[in-house]
Amino acid sequence: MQKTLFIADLHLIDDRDDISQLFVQFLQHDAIDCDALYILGDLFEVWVGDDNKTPFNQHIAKHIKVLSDTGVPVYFIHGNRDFSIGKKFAKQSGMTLLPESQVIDLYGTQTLIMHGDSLCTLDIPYQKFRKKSRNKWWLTMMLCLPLSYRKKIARQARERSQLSNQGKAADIMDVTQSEVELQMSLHNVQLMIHGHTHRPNRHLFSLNGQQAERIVLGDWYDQGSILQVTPDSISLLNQQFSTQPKD
Ligand SMILES: [Mn+2]
Repeated sequence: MQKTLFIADLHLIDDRDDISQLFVQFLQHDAIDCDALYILGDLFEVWVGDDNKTPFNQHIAKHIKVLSDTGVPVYFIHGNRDFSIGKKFAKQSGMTLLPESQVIDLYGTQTLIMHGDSLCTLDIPYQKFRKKSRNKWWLTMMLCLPLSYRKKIARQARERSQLSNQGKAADIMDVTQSEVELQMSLHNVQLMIHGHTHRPNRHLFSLNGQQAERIVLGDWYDQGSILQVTPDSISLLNQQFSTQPKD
């Protein structure tokens, strides 16, 4: 069957074996015969640099590489958690790094894909951080810091983000519809696919007098979430973990 798969927000981390096991199973079974796999950001819960070669990161890279070596193209767009994934890790895992937004031809439909964090324009403090962290020089400078120091900064940033997200109004954490429409119009598409908000859904609306759709991928905290597109169907699928999550 001709199919293209999209996933995002797996938030892989070494103390969640259930998520990484399901991901490996997905790579070995579901993705093995697809036309392309797109990973739209936040594959990892945290990324401090390609030089942080933990056994866990190497394990994940190896399994993505096995898929890509069979001839399945694997594309990656950075998320807000793993924006520092670089060329080394991409090469090691056989992934092609894409820019932060990209128009692809999805069986004849021009489709805009991205992580989705740039669409949450009402989250001003985050957008300020995003602007800074996506600057090439800032990132280069950060990656020059000792690995142990980067790990410490990442740990502190995660704690801060967990605290501040608790206090944010729900609509500030979601995308801004006017920004969605602006980006779709600028890229001349009627279909957009993104992750980030952890609100899997298909939103239909009118754009420039035509029907448009925005598909949101789900996160993998409680189950696997996969978007499967074939030449004549679109399905958001869930997969259950085979092992129980650890407390
Ligand atoms: Mn995200």
